Amino acid sequence: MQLSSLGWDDFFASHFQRFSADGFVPARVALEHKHAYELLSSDGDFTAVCTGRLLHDATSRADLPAVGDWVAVRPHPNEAHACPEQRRRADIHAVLPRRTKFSRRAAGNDGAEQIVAANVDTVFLVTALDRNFNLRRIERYLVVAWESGAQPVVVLSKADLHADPAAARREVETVAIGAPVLVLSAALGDGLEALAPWLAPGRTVALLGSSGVGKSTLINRIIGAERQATTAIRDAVGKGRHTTTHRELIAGPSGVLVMDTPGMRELQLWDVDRERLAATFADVAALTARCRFSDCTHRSEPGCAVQAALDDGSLEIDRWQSFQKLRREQAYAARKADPRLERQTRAHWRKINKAQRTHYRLKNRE
Ligand SMILES: Nc1nc2c(ncn2[C@@H]2O[C@H](COP(=O)(O)OP(=O)(O)OP(=O)(O)O)[C@@H](O)[C@H]2O)c(=O)[nH]1
Ligand SMILES: [Mg+2]
Ligand SMILES: [Zn+2]
Repeated sequence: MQLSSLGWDDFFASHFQRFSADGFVPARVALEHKHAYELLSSDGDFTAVCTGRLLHDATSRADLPAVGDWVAVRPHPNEAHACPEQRRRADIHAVLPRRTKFSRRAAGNDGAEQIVAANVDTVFLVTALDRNFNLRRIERYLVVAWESGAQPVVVLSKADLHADPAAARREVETVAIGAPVLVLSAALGDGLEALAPWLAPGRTVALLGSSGVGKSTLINRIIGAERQATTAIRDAVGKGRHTTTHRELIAGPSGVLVMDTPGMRELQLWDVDRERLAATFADVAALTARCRFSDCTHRSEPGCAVQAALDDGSLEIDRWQSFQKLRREQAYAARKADPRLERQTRAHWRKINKAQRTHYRLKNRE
């Protein structure tokens, strides 16, 4: 297989230069086991482990290989008696810089960054048009997707289960600013042709979304084979809710690389910057910019454009609340990453509380 059909390009080639002289080979992480990785390369597949040095030098989990990463490996010398179907082995010496990374805070309370997927060009944010359909979840996925650097595409799946998919699509378009919204049914094969622009050779597409929305079913459609297991949700009861249990990068016949992922239960924001959040909520950001006071808290100030828009119905209360919630979460993550900011925030709130106390004292005198 050609390197370019695995997503290799000048960006990775330039970072690999210092390794090529030493006889390292570039390979891409397709699958992560507990202590080993399966890799794709122009030289065939490998099963590989990190060298002790790479493990030792890593300051966090985010420094170790993740699915989608390009790595510099040294293949083991061919074992003379290895049976032919046995995968060749290799050692991973380095992880090349990521062009995009999809990360989240790990479950549990250490809050460490976890790389969900690396070097993804396009993220299909899959939501089923069934009773779990939820605009707020889509907003949330979009913020994280923009943050990753990949282009988000909202995919509304199971169109066959919805009475009016076109209306659902229009509704989603009001919150998916800057992201195309596609409607399809993987079961019936309807609407799949609209995916074509993102399935070009050497492009990497990751499918993300809750369990049971049809990610693996869609991947099987895209690669034209029943490769990924799929289960109706009711059949999965007792076996655990997730059918797909690990992330995996799969090379499709068109030369596209698709990444299947387990349904996400927890999708907390990691280090999303304010601008990125503002981009996802460009309509809300435009409103807050029009408030009379630049430090408007949008609660009861005169000349507040947000309150005005809520009053006349041009801004949905749900969208406003969703924005505020994500803002709080973003601010929390940012503070956690930066103690200086934490102190500033405390000082800021002290000021606000003091101002409020003064405000109420004056009011009580009236
Ligand atoms: N009606 C309908 N059912 C679908 C469609 N696509 C998938 N399904 C069904 O939805 C169920 C779940 O599909 P999966 O592809 O396993 O879902 P998944 O997103 O991969 O789920 P996890 O692997 O658990 O994250 C299966 O029973 C599929 O047959 C569709 O377009 N229409
Ligand atoms: Mg699946
Ligand atoms: Zn305001």
